[in-house]
Amino acid sequence: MNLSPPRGTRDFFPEELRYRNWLFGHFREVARLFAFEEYDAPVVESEELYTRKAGEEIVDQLYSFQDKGGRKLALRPEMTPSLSRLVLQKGGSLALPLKWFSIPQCWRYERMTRGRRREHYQWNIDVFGVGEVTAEAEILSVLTTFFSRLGLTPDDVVVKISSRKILETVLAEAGIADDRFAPVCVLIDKLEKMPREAVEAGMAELGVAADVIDRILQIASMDSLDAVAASIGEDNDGVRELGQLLTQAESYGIGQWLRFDASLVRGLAYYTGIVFEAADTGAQLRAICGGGRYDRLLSSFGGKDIPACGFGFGDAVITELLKDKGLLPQLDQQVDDVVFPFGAELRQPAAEVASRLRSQGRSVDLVLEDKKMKWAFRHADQVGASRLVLLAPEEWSRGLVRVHDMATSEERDLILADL
Ligand code: 4JH
Repeated sequence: MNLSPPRGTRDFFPEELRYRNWLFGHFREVARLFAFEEYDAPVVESEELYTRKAGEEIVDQLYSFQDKGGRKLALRPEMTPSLSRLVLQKGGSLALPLKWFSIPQCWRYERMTRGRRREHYQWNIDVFGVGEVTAEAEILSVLTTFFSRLGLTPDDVVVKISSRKILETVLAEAGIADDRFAPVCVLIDKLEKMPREAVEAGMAELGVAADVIDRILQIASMDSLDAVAASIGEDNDGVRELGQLLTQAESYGIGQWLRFDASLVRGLAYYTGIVFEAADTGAQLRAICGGGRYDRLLSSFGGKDIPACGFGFGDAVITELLKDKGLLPQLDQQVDDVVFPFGAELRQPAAEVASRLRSQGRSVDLVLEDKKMKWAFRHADQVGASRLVLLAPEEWSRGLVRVHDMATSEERDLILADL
């Protein structure tokens, strides 16, 4: 039998899970600071939750299959559709606005797998029910608070922001139908990974003329919000909202993390307004996270729209970055006491001592086999124990245990009550 996990998936040995739990602990703690509540949903969903037709990579790579009942299912590639399903399920009974977070494992299936991962964990932060950019300001503050906690600064990470309403205006002025908006955004997002000719061919297929493509690329190359405003007009929702967002970001004290980037669109079909992503300032890695506003997703599922925005933050790129910056902590196993019976006749008393310590909340590793003293010391060192508690015949007969402090090597004989 092949003992490797399936292609593109990972096992988490204790040492790796220790790191994952550390990262998730920061996700959860930052979410708590901002009063977001945790939710979850099944990793398997109906395929129809994801079959959008805008040419997104995430849909091309859907990990889909039929179950034994012939139902078309998929492993979730992202959390936003599940979250939307949950919100729709409750109809009008949910108190809005809601601020929810999750840390789902998400899946993709590529036929061409150049050693790429097929699963990751993605911290999701979402706000439903707020149509104003106060929601974006809040979730960007969640994001930068997280970076700061890990020791990252604006020298390490930049959060690029833009708005799809700029592109929407350009398309509307060119007389291009609304239903082309999402597929055009998805194509523009591919400019970095695909030759320009291929993007132009795709645009032509969508009925977008060459001069409109030129105009889009011209605006995408602008280096300031003022330049974009001058080009498409100050009286534009996208320009106005970006201005408001940058102003509010100053109140949060997070302005130094943000940079307007006219070329940013993001690759998900459902974004409708502000979009953002975080990148390493060295531009060595893929995006650390991405997000934006999606005010019309619920109606695409047949429901009544609720304004919403959020971000997804994968576990892979941040881990690479923290490694590069030397910000990954050394995480060792942590045990309070190793309890060691010296001789078979002290096993039952040792179990009693261990239970007593555990009932005080201490983490206790009871030695379960006959071992030599030397082994016990080495073991206590290996598991990171603070104390080695020794039960020896002579001391035990006087009601004493020998406590060895692993840090100082200091030894004392204590009665159980003082342990
Ligand atoms: C994605 C989606 C599911 C799994 C992986 C990556 Br790995 C795209 N962000």
